[in-house]
Parts: sequence; C-alpha cells; structure tokens
Amino acid sequence: MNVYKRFARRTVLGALGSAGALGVLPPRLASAKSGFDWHKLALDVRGEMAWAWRNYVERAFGHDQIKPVSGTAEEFLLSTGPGLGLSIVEALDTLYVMGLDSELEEGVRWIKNNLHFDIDGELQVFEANIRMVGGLLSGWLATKNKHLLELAQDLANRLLPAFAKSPTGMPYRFVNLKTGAVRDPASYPAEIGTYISEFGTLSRAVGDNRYYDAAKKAAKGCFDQRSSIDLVADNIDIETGKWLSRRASIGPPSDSYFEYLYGGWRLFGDADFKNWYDVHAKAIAAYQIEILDGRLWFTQVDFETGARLDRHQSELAAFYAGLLGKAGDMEHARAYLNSWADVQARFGVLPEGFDYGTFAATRSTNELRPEFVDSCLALFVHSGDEHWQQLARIHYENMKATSRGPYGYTIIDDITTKPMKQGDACPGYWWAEQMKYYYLLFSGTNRFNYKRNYLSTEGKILDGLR
Ligand code: DMJ
Repeated sequence: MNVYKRFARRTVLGALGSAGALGVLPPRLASAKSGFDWHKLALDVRGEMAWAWRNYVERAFGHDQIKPVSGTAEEFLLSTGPGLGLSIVEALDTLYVMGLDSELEEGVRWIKNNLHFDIDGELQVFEANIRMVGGLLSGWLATKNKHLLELAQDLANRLLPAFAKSPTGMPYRFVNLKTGAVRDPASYPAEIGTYISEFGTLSRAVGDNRYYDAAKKAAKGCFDQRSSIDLVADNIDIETGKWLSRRASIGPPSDSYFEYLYGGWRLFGDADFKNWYDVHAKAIAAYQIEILDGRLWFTQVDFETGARLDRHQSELAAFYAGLLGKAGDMEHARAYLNSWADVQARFGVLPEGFDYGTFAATRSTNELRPEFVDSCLALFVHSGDEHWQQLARIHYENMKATSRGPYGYTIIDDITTKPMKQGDACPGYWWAEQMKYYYLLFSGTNRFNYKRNYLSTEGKILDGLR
C-alpha cells in the first residue's frame, strides 16, 4: 500500500517567526465549568518549563540529560557519549505548543550545529526511534525546518539493519550506527512493535515506503505468534519466533505494542493494524480484566491458558486507559483511570510498582512518569470532562511539591518517606510528555488541534500541530 498517497498533507504553520504571530499566551479554556482558573495553571506549567530549560541550557546543553539536584549532566542514549542532545530533541514540540519560541529556536540551532549520527556506537533501536526519530519528526512538523526531517531519515536509515538482518522481520534490540552490526535477539513486544507511527510518518514525508514496511512486518511478526486465545507473552526470540516467557501483560515490556497497533490504523488508515488491535483488545478484555473492591484492573495472565499470574501493576500500565479511550472503549477507560486516581489519592505520587490486591507499593521509586497524565489528556480530549483536568492538576501540584530540585525536576528514590527522597535525574520524556500533557490539558492553546490529533508513545505530536 502506498501509505503517503492516502493522505493529504496537513497545512501547518511555517517558520518559527510566523508561528510566533499566533501569540504566545494560551487562550482561556472554553470547557471550564467549575470556575477554576485553568489559564493561570497553564501559565505556571509554561513558566516551570522555561525555568527548567534555562537550567538545562546553562548546565547541561547538548548532553542527553541534566541531573537536576547536582546541576551536572549525564548521557542516556550512548552511555559513554557523545551526548546526542536528547533533552533538546524531546522538548521541541513541547516548546512549540507552549509558544516558547526563542527556546525552540535555541534548541534547533544546537541540533543544526552539533547533531549527527555518524558514530561508531550502539543505540537501543526502540529508544532511538520513539525519542529521537519521533522527536525530530515532530520538531520538523512544528518548525518546517527540513534539516530535522533529514536527520530523522538519516537515523532511521541507520536503524533499518536491525529489521533487515532479522530472519523474522522483528528487529534486534541494538544496532551500531556506523557499521550496522546488530545484537540481542531476545526482545519484547514493545521493542518489536513500536515503530509504525514514526516510520510511517517518515515514509509519508519522504515518499519512501521502506520504513513503513519494516515497521509493519515487525508488528505482524509479533501478532502472528499470538496464542490460540489471542494473547502475546512478553519475551520472544526474534530469530526463531519462539516465546521465552508465558506472561501476558498490558504493561511493560508489551505496552506500546498495543498502542501502535491502534496508531497504524489511526494515522494511516491501515485496516490490518485495526484488525490486529481489535483481536488483542478483545482477548485482553476477556482474560485480563479483574474487578476488585469496585475497581477495574488488568491482571497478568498465562498467555495460553488465561490463568492469572499476579496482580502487580507497573505505573506505566496507566497508559492503557488512554488507549482504550482513543479506540472508543470509554467505559473501561474511565473505570481503569479512576482506579489509578485512587492510587494517586493514596500515595500522592504514583509508585513505580503497585499491587492492587494489597493496595501496597511493590517498588517505591518514581521515575518521573507521565503515563497517568497521558491518559488524563486522552480522556479529556475525547470527553471534555473537567474531571480528567482535575486529576492532572493534582498530579502536577504533587510533582511540583516533591520533584522540583535546584536545577529542574527529578526522579524520586522513595515516595514512602516523608519528605519523599529525591534522586538526581530528569529523564528525556519529562520534556516530551507530562509537561506537554499538563499544558494541553490546562491551556486550550490554538497551536494544537483538540479535535483531531495523534500523540506517539513518547508524547510527540505527529498529527494535530497548528
Ligand atoms: C516513555 O519513554 C514512553 O512512554 C515509553 O513508551 C514507555 N514509557 C516511557 C516513560 O515512562
């Protein structure tokens, strides 16, 4: 199928200069019914973003991540460097929707002068795609700066050997950017099936179907190995197609595989993806839903028998409420996100791991996670219900109270101590995800199309920028 022919290109605003003409302050949100001043809260989020950006520029510019407590820097993508400006690439479209235009220009300038991928080093294919390919693409969509698109394509070209060298089309986990050498065939649904949104967008932009085809073949490779009850386990050998585990979960390391089955349909109208999504969604609803104490959860089960394995929930699984809402199952979406709202009410800040049987934390860290607010945004956009804004407001206020360090926002090493014990890291997704979600939830900005949009698993706006 010629994916890029199917779509009329959206009209997006051109250069940064003309985008600035829209006005940088958000208009008041029409939907506010409670009289709550969402406009003020949106300005607060924007102010925090600008403050954190300035600290990053002054102390860590070009490095992948700032360490917001010590004010030092660290790399994430290539552990021994060089830094690939990860936080810059992650932040691009967030800066754009917030109208932080001079900061956006500063970031694009760093990329133009410094970023290239001709490096004898290994990247994790999944992370490189969702963070860098996706970030460069949404940065291109926001600014129309062609160089960002060229860089996205160059990086995707260097990731392709991970797909091409695989006997099944499911990618190896690591690839050397210069030599194309690959390694690690023991992979996971998320690392196999989270490419179509970025690779498809790239195919459409440059008129080359290779990226779309590689992403689709990889997702199909995983789908084809589903059990007779239509579930996938969470660890597979991509060379043989043999499962290495029996555990089916909506959480990591499977999570965004499901998200991108829906994405392939939503972005490209590809009915195969819709079918694959529906098959899994039906099986997940049939075998994994458990209602306990009036709350709805998705339990872990054996992928062939459906027998329950455990009641553990990773915080990352909260994304599934938003996915259900986008795909039209608002009933389960609402119930599941409200279950997570009770966890937020119990702990203030969501723990990394949680057991819904005991309602106790199983991992008491918090890696500055965005999934709960991701789902709040999805359900708000779908329903206009202020309830989801209020839950996100609590999330934001709690983050501000506990994660704000001297030079930015940080992870928390223990959410059960009083005060909570801060760590010293600001993951790249903080710039791409929750700060954008809060702002979109509170601002009603005219740079975002609330009626028709698509955000990737890393929060990149691949459709809906205005
Ligand atoms: C992000 O990098 C992406 O959302 C990914 O799909 C999994 N979760 C992290 C943030 O928690």
